[in-house]
Amino acid sequence: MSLITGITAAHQFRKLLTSEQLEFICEAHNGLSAKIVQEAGFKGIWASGLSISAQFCVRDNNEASWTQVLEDLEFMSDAAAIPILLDGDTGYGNFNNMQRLVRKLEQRKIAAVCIEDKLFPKTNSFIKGGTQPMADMQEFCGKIKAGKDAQTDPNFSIIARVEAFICGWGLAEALRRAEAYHEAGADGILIHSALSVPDEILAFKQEWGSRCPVVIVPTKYYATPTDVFRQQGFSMVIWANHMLRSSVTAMQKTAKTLKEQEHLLSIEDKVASVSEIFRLQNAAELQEAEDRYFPKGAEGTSAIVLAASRGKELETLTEQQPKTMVKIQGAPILSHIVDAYNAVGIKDIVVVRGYKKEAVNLPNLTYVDNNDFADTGELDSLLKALQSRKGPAQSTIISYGDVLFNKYIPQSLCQETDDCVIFVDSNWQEQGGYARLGGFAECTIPNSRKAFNAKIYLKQLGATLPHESIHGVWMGFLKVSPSATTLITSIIAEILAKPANRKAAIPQLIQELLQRDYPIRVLYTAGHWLDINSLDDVVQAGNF
Ligand code: SPV
Ligand code: MG
Repeated sequence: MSLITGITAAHQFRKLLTSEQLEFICEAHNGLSAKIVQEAGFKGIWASGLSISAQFCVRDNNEASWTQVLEDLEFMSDAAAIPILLDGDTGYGNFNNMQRLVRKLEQRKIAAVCIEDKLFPKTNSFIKGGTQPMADMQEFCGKIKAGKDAQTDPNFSIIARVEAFICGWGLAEALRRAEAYHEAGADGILIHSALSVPDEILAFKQEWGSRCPVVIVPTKYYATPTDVFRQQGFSMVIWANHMLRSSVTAMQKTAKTLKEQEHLLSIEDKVASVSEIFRLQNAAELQEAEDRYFPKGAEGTSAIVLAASRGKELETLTEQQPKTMVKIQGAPILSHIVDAYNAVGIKDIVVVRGYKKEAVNLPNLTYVDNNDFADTGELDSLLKALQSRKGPAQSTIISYGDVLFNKYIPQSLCQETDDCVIFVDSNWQEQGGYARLGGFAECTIPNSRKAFNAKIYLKQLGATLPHESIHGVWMGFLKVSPSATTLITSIIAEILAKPANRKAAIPQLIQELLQRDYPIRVLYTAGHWLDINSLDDVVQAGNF
């Protein structure tokens, strides 16, 4: 079924063939040219044997096998919704091959086929036409009948192409054959001529009258005004090879210029843009499908790592560098964090530096400096990072420069579609029974068998919660969608507008979101992370 009209391609073509007015169809030879022909407004396509063989750079002598033609047609049929008339040469064999061809064409939603009364392997009509032998008329009639018997869609059309003029037999033979093919069941006659004037086809039409639709290919008599064809009552004009020929001219010109100039400058504005190619390929549809079907990955997600504070509790280890640069297993904490983000495809990482900022110098990171680190807090650093970013808001994972984690954490955060997602460790008692990052969490469901596959949301977050309400500790991760990124940027600015909030931390932001009834999705885990808060932790992290 065609998406355009709701009727089959074969039916669309039949309506064109039998319409009262002169109709035009245009050659195409692959999916791209088929789409271009359709976009130009044509109501049908001529799948030209000359053009299809030429785009493979083989001769129009059945050098391309019929299945190779079929394969090409499949791309054309997929790319365009308008009906396709295949130039089926001589039917690629006898009546039996013709039957199989019709079945295979119908399977590919090809609307119609035209066969010519010459011998396999055929030769193009414009190459020594006068010397070409014609098919036995009765045998050709059998082929038409066999094709008509093979079709399952009653609207599939078979056009019989009469080559009597091409082969030098004249009007009487042309009419005799046309009559026989019409009798055999052909839905239309294509009368071909290699003259530069339309005399032969006009003479034919004069005698033939309107016994059945007549199709012409004015490649050689191109100077004839189209109104002549209209007035004489022809049904259909085929512009038979002009997509191929125009592309050849364009390609030759481009190749020559490039070879001579060794430069793209004089080419760029004269060729289709890459985005035009993407449009023709319908890249947008794939993009949409990916959004629908692909699990959300880390693509398009960036990370902000808050690493401005010293980490005084690590004593001499942080005299010359901030905590994030303290080495664990031979590499700075920050480098482990970057590795975990990178491992899930997050490359865009902003690190907020403050204390001993020059010591934070790992490559491939974007640095934002909070020079007021001593007098400000996490939200101040976070706002600086958020405001440093250009372009549209992105999904963002916010985490701390002293929290080590397994790549499972950012991976899981990225997979969730909620606007705001945090991680809660339900194994909080093992964590020492207190929330070092400043947040005990109460959620809609505790981490239990019931929580499996359930969507769990945060109810409250606080440094002190009644023991029975505590479902875990907030682990220091916050993922925000592009819209939530915009929202939190403005909320943080509001919070920081109050001088008393200069040192505000992320839990305060989360509490503010809860107060606004903004849903905060919770992912539970047990372990997979470690915050470094003491020399002991440094030692323990050696085994993380
Ligand atoms: C074709 O386009 O392949 C045709 C028309 O058969 S012509 O080349 O004019 O014979
Ligand atoms: Mg042909």
